Amino acid sequence: MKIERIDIIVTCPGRNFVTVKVVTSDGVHGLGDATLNGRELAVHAYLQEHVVPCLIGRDPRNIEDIWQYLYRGAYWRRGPVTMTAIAAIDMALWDIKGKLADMPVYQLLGGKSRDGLMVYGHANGRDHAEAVDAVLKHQEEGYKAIRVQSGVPGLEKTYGVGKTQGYYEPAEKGLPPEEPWDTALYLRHTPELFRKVREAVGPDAHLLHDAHHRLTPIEAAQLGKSLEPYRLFWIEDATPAENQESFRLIRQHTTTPLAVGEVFNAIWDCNQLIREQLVDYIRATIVHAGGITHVRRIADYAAMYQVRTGFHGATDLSPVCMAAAVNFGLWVPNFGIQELMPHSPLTDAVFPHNYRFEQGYLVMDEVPGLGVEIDETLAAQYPYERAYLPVARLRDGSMWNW
Ligand code: EZ4
Ligand code: CO
Repeated sequence: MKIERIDIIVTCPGRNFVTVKVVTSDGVHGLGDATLNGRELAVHAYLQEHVVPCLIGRDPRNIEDIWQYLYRGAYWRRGPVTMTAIAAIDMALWDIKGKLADMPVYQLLGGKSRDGLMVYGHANGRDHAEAVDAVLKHQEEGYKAIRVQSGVPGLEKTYGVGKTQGYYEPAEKGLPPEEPWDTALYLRHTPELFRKVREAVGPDAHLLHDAHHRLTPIEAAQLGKSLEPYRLFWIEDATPAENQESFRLIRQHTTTPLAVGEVFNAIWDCNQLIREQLVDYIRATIVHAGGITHVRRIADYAAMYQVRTGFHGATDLSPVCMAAAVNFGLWVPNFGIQELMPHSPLTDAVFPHNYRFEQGYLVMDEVPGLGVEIDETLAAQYPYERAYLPVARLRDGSMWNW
């Protein structure tokens, strides 16, 4: 059996997605997500020019060898563009293997460890009252775990707060929008937000919050400490993690659990964080961290230190990645939680999929492969449109982490 053709499909049903379709000489095909928000065409070019020509004619069943060939064989290792391209091919090959075996990918990984993946939804509001309402609405919809983000008085825009309720899409058409940031205001208002939310939802709901890389380590420590009375499930991306050691300082000061890694692309990005037990949940996800083959290594390594998974699942991770995440999460023994930002109905129509939300969990049936397809005719009606994530500046104009 040979890889006969690899198509790279770019579509924008409201937001951009890049999808790889690997077609074999047996007529079986597999899909992989290759979407890197705001840098989509870099991955497209990497695949088109540097990956696809090397794979034609290879045996698609040799997933591990192809992974090593693309990783070691590039000489230039790691990086988000490379690892997203590798991830897309890897996902497609697992999809093919599942279809060949007539089994879901979770069966190939070792079978089900659970019935469904507990997910957390996104409740947000322009102010605390709106955020509390959104949390209660999520509870009614069956969510057991809810991320809460709110506008900060005095800031025109805040990360995590969308234009419309129920759907948050940070990327905007055109060039990167600029948003102001003020750490002092944020640190002052956030404990108050969670006091109100915890009071409204009662003791059972799991509450999460994303600091989105805005804080220094000591500021993150202050936030963690101030939120302890409200018993958060986690604080996400408390501080940037290029310097993995910086999490030690946060850890020394707070028992609020920590999650990090949505921008990681290799096991090396989390090596010290896991080994020194500086975080509780690792968010490195299938599309941006080398596919199922590599994320499985991260999860196994994390399991040795009682670190659990908490994969990124924002709207820029396509239903193809979500299908892979559901398969992975059904198997992985040290599963923690899965992020879920539902896609728009149009995106769901472009990518028909088997997984679904049921009473706070993501579940899927015993279908072959990843359980996701692409409607190429519909996809073709929505060509790529340039879009970027925003950038952040402090009040004095200095660039900050968005
Ligand atoms: O900003 O996916 O936890 N979710 C997030 C997302 C990210 C986007 C970036 O592409 O932090 O909202
Ligand atoms: Co995040």
